Amino acid sequence: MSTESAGELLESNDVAGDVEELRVRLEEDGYLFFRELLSPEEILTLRREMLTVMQAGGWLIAGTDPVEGIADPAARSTEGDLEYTDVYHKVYRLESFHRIGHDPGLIELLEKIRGCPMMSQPQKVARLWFPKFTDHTTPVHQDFVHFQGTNDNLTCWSPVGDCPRELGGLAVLRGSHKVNRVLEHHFSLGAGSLIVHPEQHEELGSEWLTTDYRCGDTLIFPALTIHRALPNVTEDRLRVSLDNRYQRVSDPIAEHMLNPHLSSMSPLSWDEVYEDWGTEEYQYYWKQHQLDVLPKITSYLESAFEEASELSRQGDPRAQLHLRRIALREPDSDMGQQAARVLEDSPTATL
Ligand SMILES: O=C(O)CCC(=O)C(=O)O
Ligand SMILES: [Fe+2]
Repeated sequence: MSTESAGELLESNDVAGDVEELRVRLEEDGYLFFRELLSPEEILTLRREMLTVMQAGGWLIAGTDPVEGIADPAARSTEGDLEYTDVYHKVYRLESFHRIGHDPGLIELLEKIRGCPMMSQPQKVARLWFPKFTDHTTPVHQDFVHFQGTNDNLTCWSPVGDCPRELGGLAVLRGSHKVNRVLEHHFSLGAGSLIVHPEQHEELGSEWLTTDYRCGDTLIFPALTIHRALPNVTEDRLRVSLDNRYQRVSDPIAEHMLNPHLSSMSPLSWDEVYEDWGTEEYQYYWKQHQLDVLPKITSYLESAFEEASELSRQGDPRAQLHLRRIALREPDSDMGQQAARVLEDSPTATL
């Protein structure tokens, strides 16, 4: 899909009070989109806080206003790199970043849609995407393979600041949730390392939708809706966004969603996250519910690892980059050692 060929997301602000219509749209289109569902002022304050941490971490050009998000290309990294988690986990300690995931207006809307009490999952997520690093754009996927739990979980994606198309916002494949199953995912670079090929499923159509997002906008979609990010093709701007997930309080949760994001790559405990917080309101808040905890399904990532290994042996530079990241990041784990062995058996290639 080229950026130009994506259509425009349908705004639902005008029907926000009509729960039946919201449900019909969600059922029909597989998403709901709202302008300024979150307070633009609050998001802008959060933007400044997050980018100030990134500037201290060396990601922004020194001396520039952090709110502009002007990236230093020398610092570029992505999920899977230890340099990425070094700075990301500092951002992750901000109380305001977690608080926004509990926005009362957002929760109220989700509860109206689902007709029952809803909960923000503990694992909050931010994406901090460098410009012109487009091999690492989030590939086409369904969220279930990563976040699991139930198909009814709702992802809420919000840019932290204005996010015009060229900065690489999210695009959804309209109505794709109706496929009603988890499709086969394959190895890819980019967040999550898993890609689906909707063009192989005729019933899915090809109606990709996106928009020039503005500060406070939010896109909501269930776990089977196929979506992707657009490449950040700006000259020098970081793309900053949130993608949090919400579930019925009565639904089960996958065990890894109880942990801080990317803590399996670089250890980070909730006590560390909470160290500098001013209040306890959103600390360990999920413990008040008797959540049924499901073991993580690891088969999606395991088969992607096998695929990457095979591609690496065939000389595929992307697969080799992926394996090199794993080998560097976790030299002592089984997967890290296997990645190192596969690389030794692979013809040299550079990316
Ligand atoms: O922001 C991104 O690049 C990925 C976001 C995503 O896949 C999601 O919100 O589920
Ligand atoms: Fe996703």
